[in-house]
Amino acid sequence: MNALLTQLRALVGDAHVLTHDDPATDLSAWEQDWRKRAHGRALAVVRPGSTDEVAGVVKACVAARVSIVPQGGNTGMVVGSVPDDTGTQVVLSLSRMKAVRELDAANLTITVEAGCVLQELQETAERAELLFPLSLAAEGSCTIGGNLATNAGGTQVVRYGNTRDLCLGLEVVTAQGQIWHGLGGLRKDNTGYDLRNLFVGSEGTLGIITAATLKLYPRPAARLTAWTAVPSLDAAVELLGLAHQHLGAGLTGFEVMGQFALSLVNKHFSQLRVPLWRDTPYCVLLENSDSESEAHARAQFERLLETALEREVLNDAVVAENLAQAQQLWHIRESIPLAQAEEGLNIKHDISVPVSRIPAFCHETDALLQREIPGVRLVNFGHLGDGNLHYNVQAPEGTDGPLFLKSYEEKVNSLVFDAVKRYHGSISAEHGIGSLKVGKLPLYKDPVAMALMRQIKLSLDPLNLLNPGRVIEP
Ligand code: FAD
Ligand code: 2HG
Ligand code: ZN
Repeated sequence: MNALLTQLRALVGDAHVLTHDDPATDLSAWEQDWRKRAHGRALAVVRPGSTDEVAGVVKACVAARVSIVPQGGNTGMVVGSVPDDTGTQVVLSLSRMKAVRELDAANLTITVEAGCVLQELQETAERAELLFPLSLAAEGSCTIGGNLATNAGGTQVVRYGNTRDLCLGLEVVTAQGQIWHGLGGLRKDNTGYDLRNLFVGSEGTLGIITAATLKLYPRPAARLTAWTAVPSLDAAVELLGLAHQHLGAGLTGFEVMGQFALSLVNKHFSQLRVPLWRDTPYCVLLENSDSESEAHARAQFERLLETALEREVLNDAVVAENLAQAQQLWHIRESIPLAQAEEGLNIKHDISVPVSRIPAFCHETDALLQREIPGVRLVNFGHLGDGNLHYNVQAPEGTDGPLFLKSYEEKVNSLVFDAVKRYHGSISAEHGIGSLKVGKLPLYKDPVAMALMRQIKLSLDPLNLLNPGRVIEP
């Protein structure tokens, strides 16, 4: 191993190979996942500064048969970006590779390196009076490489799609250390198999993404946000239908938040002043982006909300008066994961089912869980516009979190995922599989799809050195 470390230092510089040998270096930030579900031990954290250096690191690791865990902002939800506890894996951090290589305003594209933090990418687009629409609460620390590797979703998918839909080209270092030069701003290219879409969503198991060309959009003239109280999930789904009808492509956000999820924000971040949550089972946050004017957006919104009130699909609504108020409302929504983390360890389910079936799914599964674990608390919220719920399960009040997970995680997961299957849904809508769901995937995914995925993994990474144990067991 020492020979490998010497080689890595020669490749990327001493300062960019961090090991436990130096007692002054604390590697926990790279070894511990955001949810605190796993704490591994790395052989080294290596931070290359260019694509050629990434290729060199991969070749050296392959020669030494050492496996590699690619890492961006380490905000992933499924334990995919931290090493195992053997002390034999190299964490390959892309954090130094964050350059914006090109912004082509006429082509509405931007090419950035994988370590570029999402918020910096959004701000670069904004300075050019354009929009990069991917948006999620971790945007201050997650990287575009991680977003692509997990095919992240977030809060604007209902209009702009997920990261996959925003990607036009990739540069990738393969498991053999070759560089695939697949960047480019083409919206049409039917020259064989779609390699780009193979790497997007592969969670570091097929190749290392070093740069990407992404779509930009014109900035809307106005963005309006409304916070509404709805009497039921059925009403929320009806409101979604009305919002599609009234706002068309202007509907850029549609988030649902259950009462208990909001009570946690109220409890842990009381300064945020959550509106309308006390007397309603669910609140819905809507966003209308308008290419014409704020007045036009407001008039459209008012018509929508009046119709919804008349049909009794909403009880009350607040429309943000200005940008600051809108940001406050979004901040409340985006604080739910943090509030839930404050409450203690929990079991997350990032699921999707057809929107039309979400109410029935929740009625049935809520009742099942309550029957099996009396007092269990459901933190239900998410991207209802995409049929994606964060159907999270918190221990009954006063119960020890780790003990609850130990006793119930397996049972709760099976119960929820079996229900998802009955409703023709997916056990991972946007967070990915990582190592947390790797054992579950074969139980819920089509066996032919699993076999094809195994063949792809085997042919691209025959030595199983790229993020082993994630997504798929060969
Ligand atoms: P990491 O966590 O570092 O890595 C994630 C995975 O990608 C790992 O498997 C890793 O090996 C791989 N990877 C990272 N970089 C590369 C690369 N360059 N090449 C190949 N593989 C790579 N996700 C959503 O989809 N929607 C949300 O709304 C959302 N909200 C979140 C809110 C909070 C508060 C937090 C903490 C997380 C949230 N997430 C969300 C999850 C997470 O932020 C996203 O999945 C994000 O895309 C991960 O980016 P990252 O740079 O942190 O990747
Ligand atoms: C969100 O939508 C994220 O806020 C995190 O995807 C979801 O904490 C969660 O379960
Ligand atoms: Zn989400």
